[in-house]
Amino acid sequence: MVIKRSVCPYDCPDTCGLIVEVENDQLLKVSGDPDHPHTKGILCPKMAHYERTVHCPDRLTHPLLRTGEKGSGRFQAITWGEALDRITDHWQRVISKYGGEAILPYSFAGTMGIVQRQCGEAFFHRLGASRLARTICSPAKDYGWSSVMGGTLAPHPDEVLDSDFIILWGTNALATNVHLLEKIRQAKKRGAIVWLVDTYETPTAQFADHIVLVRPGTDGALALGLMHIMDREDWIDKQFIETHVQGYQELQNQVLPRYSPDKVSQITGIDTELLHKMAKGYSHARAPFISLGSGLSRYGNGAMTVRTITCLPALVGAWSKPGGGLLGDISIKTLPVEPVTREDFLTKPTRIVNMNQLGTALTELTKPPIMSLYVYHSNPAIVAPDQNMIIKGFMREDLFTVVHERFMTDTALYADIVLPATTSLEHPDIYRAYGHYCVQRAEAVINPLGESKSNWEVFQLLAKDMGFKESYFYQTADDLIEQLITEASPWLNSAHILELKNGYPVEVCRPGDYKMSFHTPSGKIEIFSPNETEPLPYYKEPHRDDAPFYLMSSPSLYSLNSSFNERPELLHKKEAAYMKMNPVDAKEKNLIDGQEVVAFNERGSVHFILNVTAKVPPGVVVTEGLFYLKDMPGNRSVNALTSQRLTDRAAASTLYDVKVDVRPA
Ligand SMILES: Nc1nc2c(c(=O)[nH]1)N[C@H]1C(S)=C(S)[C@@H](COP(=O)(O)OP(=O)(O)OC[C@H]3O[C@@H](n4cnc5c(=O)[nH]c(N)nc54)[C@H](O)[C@@H]3O)O[C@H]1N2
Ligand SMILES: Nc1nc2c(c(=O)[nH]1)N[C@H]1C(S)=C(S)[C@@H](COP(=O)(O)OP(=O)(O)OC[C@H]3O[C@@H](n4cnc5c(=O)[nH]c(N)nc54)[C@H](O)[C@@H]3O)O[C@H]1N2
Ligand code: SF4
Ligand SMILES: [Mo]
Repeated sequence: MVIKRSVCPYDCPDTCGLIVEVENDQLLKVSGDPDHPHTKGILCPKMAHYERTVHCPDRLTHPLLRTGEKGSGRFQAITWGEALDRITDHWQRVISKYGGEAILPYSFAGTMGIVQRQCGEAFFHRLGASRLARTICSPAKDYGWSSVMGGTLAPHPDEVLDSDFIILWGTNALATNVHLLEKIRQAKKRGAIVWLVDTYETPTAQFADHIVLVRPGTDGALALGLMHIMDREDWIDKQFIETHVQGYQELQNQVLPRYSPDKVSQITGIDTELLHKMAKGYSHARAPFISLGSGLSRYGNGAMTVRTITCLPALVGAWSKPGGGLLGDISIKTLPVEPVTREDFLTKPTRIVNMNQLGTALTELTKPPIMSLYVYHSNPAIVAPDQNMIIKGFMREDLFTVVHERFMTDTALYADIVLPATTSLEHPDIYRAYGHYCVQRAEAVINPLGESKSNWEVFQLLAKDMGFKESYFYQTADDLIEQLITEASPWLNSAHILELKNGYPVEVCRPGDYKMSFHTPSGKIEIFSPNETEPLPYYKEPHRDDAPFYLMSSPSLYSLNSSFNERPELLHKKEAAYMKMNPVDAKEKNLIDGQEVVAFNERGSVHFILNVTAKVPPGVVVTEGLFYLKDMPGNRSVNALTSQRLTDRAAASTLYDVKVDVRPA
C-alpha cells in the first residue's frame, strides 16, 4: 500500500488537502490531510469517500459514438483513433464552410486544477473558435468588490478567529464553506456573535444567534439602511474614513438620506427594530467580520449589491482591526494562467459567447451559426439557465456535439461523440484555492481508468490531428506546472517551491500590512468610484418576473453543482427534489406536504416534492441542489425555470433572480 498527498479538485473555496491510500491502482481510502494549514484533516461528506466516485461503476471508460436519436442514450464504443478522426474531420469541414467561429467550446469548473481546467482555451484560441465568457459563477461579485477595493488582497480566513461579530451574508456555509464555518464555531466559543442574512433559514442558520431574512435581491437596500442608521447615530469611525476612504461625504449627502429605516424595511421586508439592532451591533463591535457568499450577486443588480455591502467595513474602520473586514473570494492570481490559456494563439479577436446564454447561442446565433459544440468539465444541460432552450439547441440535427466527461451526464446524452475523462487522481495538476491562500501540486496516484484521458492529453491529441505545430502542445502537463511555479514569483519563495515539488500545500507570501494596503487608483477605499458610470452606490432593483414566488436554488450539502449525483448514498441523503414552501402559502394554494407539485413560469415547468416548512418565509420557495434529470419526477430540473438574463456588470448569471408560480402536479 502506498500513501500519497493530493488535492480536492472541485469548485469549492476550501481546496482541501487529501491523503490517499492506494494499492494496485485501487484507491483504498481518501482522508483529509491533517498537515494542511487551512483544512486540517477535515473533509466534507462528499469527498470523504472520493474513491466511490473514482471507481464508480458508472465511469465512462471508452469513447462512444451516438447510434440512436439525440438524447436517447444509445451509443457504441469506438477507438480513440476513430473518435479523434471523426472530430477533426468534422471540424475541418465546419471551418472551411463557416469559419472557426462556428465551433464553440463550453467548459467551466469540473476540475479546478489550472492546467486541466484551462488548457482547452489555448487549443480553441489556436483553432480560431468562438470564445466563451465563463461568467456563470461569481464575476458580478468580483466586480462589486473591486469597484470599492480595487486589487486589495482579501483577508486571510483566520482573521475570523479574532472577530467578535460575524455576519454570514448570503452564504450557506455549512454546505459551501465548511472550514470557514469551523473557524466561526471557534470564534463563537470565544464569545463572537453570529448573524445570518439569507432569504430563508438555511441549514447554516443553526449556527446563528440572529437571523435576518431579506427579500431576495434587496441586500443592497439593507446595507444602505444599516449605513443610514450608523451615519445618523454617529456610529462611524471618522478618523479611519478621513484617512482611508474616498467619497463618504458624497454618500452621506447624496445617497444615505434616501434610505431611512422605514423605506428600507419596505424594500427588504426586515423590521426597523432588527435593522437598528444589527447596525448597532456591527458598529459597536471590536472587530466586525463579514463572510460574503455569491448568492446575492446572481441577480440583475448583483454587482451593485456587492459593491454596496463592501462599503460597510469602511464606515467602521473594520480593516484596521485584527479580526475585522470582509471576505468574499480570494481572487488574486497567485499562480499565473496565461502560460496555460495562451491568448497569443489568437490570430484575431474571435466572437465571444456568454455561457449563460448557451440556449440562445445554439438556437438563434447566425453569422456564423454554432455548428459544433465541444463540452468539457461542465454539465450545461443541468447547470446553465433556461434548460428547455439548451435542450432544444442540443437536439439540432446539424449540430455536432462532443462531450468529454467522467459520467454519462444529461449533456453527454445529447453528444454525437462522448470522450471518457480521468478524475483528478489520474492526472497531474496544480491548484490555487479561492477561500484561503494555499497552493498545492498533485501528481496522478493511479493509472487512468479504462481508456479515459485527461483534458490536457485530449487537447494534445486534437492539436496533433489538426496539424498544430506549436511546441506548447508537445510538452507534458508537468512541464506546464513547472512553468507556472517558476512564474509565480513573488508569491512563492524557494522553500515553497521545494515543498510544492514534494506535494505539500504551501501558503503563499503576503505583504505584512496587506489588509491596510488599498490597491485602488486613489489608494483609498472607493465608496465614490470615479471610473464607474454610476460613481456612488445606490439600491438598484433586480430583474423580476411576473409571478408570485421568488425561487431560490441553493447549494446542497450532498452535491456540488451537478457533481456527486453519481453517488447513490449522497443522492439518498438529498432524499428527493424538494421544494420548500411556507405553510401559509401552502394553505392558500391548497397544497400539502409530500405532494408532487409543479413550479412554472414562461420558460418551463419543473416537478418537485413539496416540503411545507416555516423555515421559508411566505412568498419564497426553495430547492437545494441540482439533480440529474433521471432523478427528477418530471424530467426537467430547476434550471428550466431560470433565465438567460445577465447581471448589471460583468455579464454574470442571474440564477436566483427568478419567480415562479406553483400548482399541483
Ligand atoms: N456542498 C456544496 N458546496 C459547494 C457548491 C455546491 O453546490 N454544494 N457549489 C460550489 C460553488 S460553484 C460555489 S460558487 C461556492 C459558493 O456557492 P454559492 O452559490 O455562492 O453558495 P453560497 O455562498 O452558499 O450562497 C448561496 C446562498 O445565497 C442565498 N441567497 C440567494 N439569494 C439571496 C439574496 O438575495 N440575499 C441573500 N442574503 N442571500 C441570498 C441562498 O439562499 C444560499 O443560502 O460553493 C461551492 N461549494
Ligand atoms: N439553479 C442553479 N444553477 C446553478 C447554480 C445554482 O446555485 N443554482 N450554481 C452555479 C455555479 S455557482 C456554478 S460554478 C456552475 C457550475 O457548473 P459546472 O462547472 O458545469 O459544474 P458541475 O455540474 O459540477 O459539472 C462539472 C462536470 O465536469 C466533469 N468533470 C470533472 N472533472 C473533469 C475533468 O477533469 N475533465 C472533464 N472533461 N470533465 C470533468 C464532472 O463529471 C461534471 O459532470 O453551476 C451553476 N448552476
Ligand atoms: S468539496 Fe470543498 S470541503 Fe469538500 S473536500 Fe473538496 S474542497 Fe474540501
Ligand atoms: Mo460557482
